[in-house]
Amino acid sequence: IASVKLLSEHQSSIKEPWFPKHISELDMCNHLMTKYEPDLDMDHPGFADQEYRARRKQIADIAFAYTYGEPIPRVEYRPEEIETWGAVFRELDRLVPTHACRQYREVWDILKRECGYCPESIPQLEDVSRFMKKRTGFSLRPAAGLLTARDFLASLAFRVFQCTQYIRHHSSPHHSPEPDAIHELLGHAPLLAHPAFAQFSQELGLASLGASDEEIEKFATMYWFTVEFGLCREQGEIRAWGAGLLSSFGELQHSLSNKPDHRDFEPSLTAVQPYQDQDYQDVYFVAEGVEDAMEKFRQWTFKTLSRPYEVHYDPFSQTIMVLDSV
Ligand code: NLE
Ligand code: FE2
Repeated sequence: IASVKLLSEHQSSIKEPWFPKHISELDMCNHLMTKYEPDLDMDHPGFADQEYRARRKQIADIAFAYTYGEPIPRVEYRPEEIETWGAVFRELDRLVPTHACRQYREVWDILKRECGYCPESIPQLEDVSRFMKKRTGFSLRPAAGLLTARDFLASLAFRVFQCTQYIRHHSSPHHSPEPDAIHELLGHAPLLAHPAFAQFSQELGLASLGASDEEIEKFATMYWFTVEFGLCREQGEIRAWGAGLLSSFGELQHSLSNKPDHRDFEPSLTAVQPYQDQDYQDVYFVAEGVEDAMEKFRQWTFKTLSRPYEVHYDPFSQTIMVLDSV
C-alpha cells in the first residue's frame, strides 16, 4: 500500500454518508429502531404491563443521558429481574459444555471466576466493560434499545459495543425477540472478551463505515448470521457461537437439533439470506471456525465494497483514519 495517503478535509466527495471519526462521536450514533418498544408493539410481552413499561423508561433514560467517557451508571435490579436472570443463567450454564463453542466455554469459566457471573446477581455493565477492556480493548456503552444497523455497526469499528441494560419480561425467559441485558451479558460479553471474536466484530464494524444503505443491509445480515446466530464445527460436531443463541436456552437447543436447516457459511449467500427476527430461525450458517469465517468475510468485503477509500482504526487516538486507496 505504498500509494496510501491521508485525504485532506476538503475532499468532500467522500463525506457521505457521514460516519463517526472519533470514539466520542458515538454520542451521535444512538438512533433507535422503534419496532420493539413495549409502548408501541402490541405483541411485545410487556405491552400490557404498565409497571414493566415504566421500568423500561427508567433504564432507557440512563442511555439517553450517557455521554462518552462516563462510567456506566449502575442499576439496582429488582428481585423479579434477578429471578429472570437467574432462571436463564442456570439453564444456560447447564447447556454451555455441550452446546457452546470452545472459545465461549473458556471465557465463560473466567467470567464466573473473576467477574462475578452467578445466578444470584446481574453483573453491572461498568464492571463487565472493564473486564472486556482488559482482555480485548472492547468496552460497553449503554443503549436504550435496538439501534439502527448503521449506528450499531459503526460503534464496533471503535471496539465499542452498544449494550442494553433492561431485563426481558419475566413471562418469556427462554427467548426474547429484542436485545436485553441478559442477551448482552450472556450472549455477547463472553465472545467480545475473546481476541478472535473481538477482531471479527471490529472488522465488520470497519467495513460498514460510509457504506451505502444497500451495503449496510448486507453487513447487518452478515452480522445476524454470524455474531448473532452463527454455528461452527468443532471436532466433527456443531456448536454455537452466535450471541442470540447463547442467551436463549430455547433457541440454543433448537439450533443444534435436526429441525432447522444447517448451511455452510458462504459470505455471498449468507449476506443476502432473508430472515425474520420474531422467533427461532429456521436457517443457520455453519462456519469452520471464527478464523475461517473472518478470512472468508475479508475476501468477500474486498470484492463487495464500493467505497473509494480505506479506513483504519488508530487505537492510540481512538480515531478512524480515512485513506485514499487509489
Ligand atoms: N433471542 C435472543 C435471546 O433470547 O436472548 C435475543 C436476540 C437479540 C437479537
Ligand atoms: Fe445481539
